[in-house]
Amino acid sequence: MSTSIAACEANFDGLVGPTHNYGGLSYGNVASSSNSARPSNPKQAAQQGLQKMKALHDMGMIQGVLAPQSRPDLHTLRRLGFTGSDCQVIEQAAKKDSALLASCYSASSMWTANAATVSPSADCSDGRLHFTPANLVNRFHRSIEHETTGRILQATFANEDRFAHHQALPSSDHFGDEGAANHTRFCQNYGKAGVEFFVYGQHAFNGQATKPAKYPARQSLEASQAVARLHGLKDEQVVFAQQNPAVIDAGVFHNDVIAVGNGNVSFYHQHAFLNSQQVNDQLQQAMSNMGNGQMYFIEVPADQVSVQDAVNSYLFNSQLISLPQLNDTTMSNGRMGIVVPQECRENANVSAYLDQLIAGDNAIAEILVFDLKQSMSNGGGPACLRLRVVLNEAEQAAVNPACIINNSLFERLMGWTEKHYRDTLSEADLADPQLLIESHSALDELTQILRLGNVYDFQR
Ligand code: SUG
Repeated sequence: MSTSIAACEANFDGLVGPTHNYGGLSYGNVASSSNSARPSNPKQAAQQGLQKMKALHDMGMIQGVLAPQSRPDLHTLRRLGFTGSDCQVIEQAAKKDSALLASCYSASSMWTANAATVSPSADCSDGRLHFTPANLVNRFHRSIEHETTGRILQATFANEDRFAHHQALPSSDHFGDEGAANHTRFCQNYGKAGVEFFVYGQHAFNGQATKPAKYPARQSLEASQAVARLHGLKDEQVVFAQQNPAVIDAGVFHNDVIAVGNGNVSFYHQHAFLNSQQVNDQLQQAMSNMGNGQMYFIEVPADQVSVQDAVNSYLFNSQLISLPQLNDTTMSNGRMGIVVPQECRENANVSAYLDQLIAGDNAIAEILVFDLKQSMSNGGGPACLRLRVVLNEAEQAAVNPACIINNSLFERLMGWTEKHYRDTLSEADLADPQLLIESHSALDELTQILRLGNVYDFQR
């Protein structure tokens, strides 16, 4: 049985970039399709995200920030045949293919649950914490993120003795990988080897296997298996489960729209998985294999919260966090908080369910509600905005300290958004080369604030 050392879960939220807009780019993501071409408010989006980071910091959580990507992605536009100065590239793309320009302008790297899959060092055979950036091949505008994501992760977790950084998986639908949005780590306490739960939407090499009929399954089993191998996980600590194809077709494009877990608690919708009972048995077996004791399953019944309610409210795209003020890292009797978007309070079924949940006899004791409307309108709730990274004390000391939120960094970043961000952005604005100039100067300053070095193409 493995030993346990003090560790806690940190959240690294994506800072919303200056070009946040509603491009309608994600088929199968209901919010993205239905808000297409509405004007956005990048400043408000970034500030809503920062307020959530500050609130978690104030509660005693370790809260980090991951820099956004530089958009538009001029490198990709040039690869696709647009030439001349940067401004000419944008002008031509706007004239010839505005949909392509919108894809290259997306601020979608803000949803850092899709940045990578992360395995805590206690789980990995070489004792390091492992990151595999997600290739996000299913959506073109997201498939262009992983290279810079890798650079940002390496600049944030810059210590080869502690952190292992892999390349993204091969860019093919066979290895479609959406990162931590389809991955949950269960444990008895964060510093002890735990169970890694990978949820996939389809089999890549078995054409007979069941899969969704309408919307794409973005994650393949084979991709999840490859990540588990790369991270050096043991077979007995890994569970692979298929998402229910019917919920993907109902708008559940990532598993974190229908399930969330923390510690030894799995909180999921009745229809989340193809075979829930088998999934739960496997999770319990893996927890026992690792000497982690009992799992607690909280299944939300469809007659109280329908799949539609879940998709509209993002109840499951919540952050389930161990409340740090109790200073309890064992979680055996720990209280948890559930961080939800305000849409959960606007849906009567979901709101009633939440009240019942915290009144009940289970670990979830507190509801924390946030206004994240700007991100939500593109299908990104509280859980999408953060990458969970379990850190022991030595690893905490090895993280780039300039990326950890404290009062002064929060104030500085709020001021930085005031200085550089627009408060409205529409599709037509993407043709304006001035937006590129504004974004570059914002991000150049940001790399100094976060002490990242030259992570962007325009700085190299
Ligand atoms: O990949 N939306 C993102 C939302 C990602 C949510 N992440 C998690 N569930 N973890 C996506 O579909 C919309 C962009 C646009 O339409 O402008 C977008 O990319």
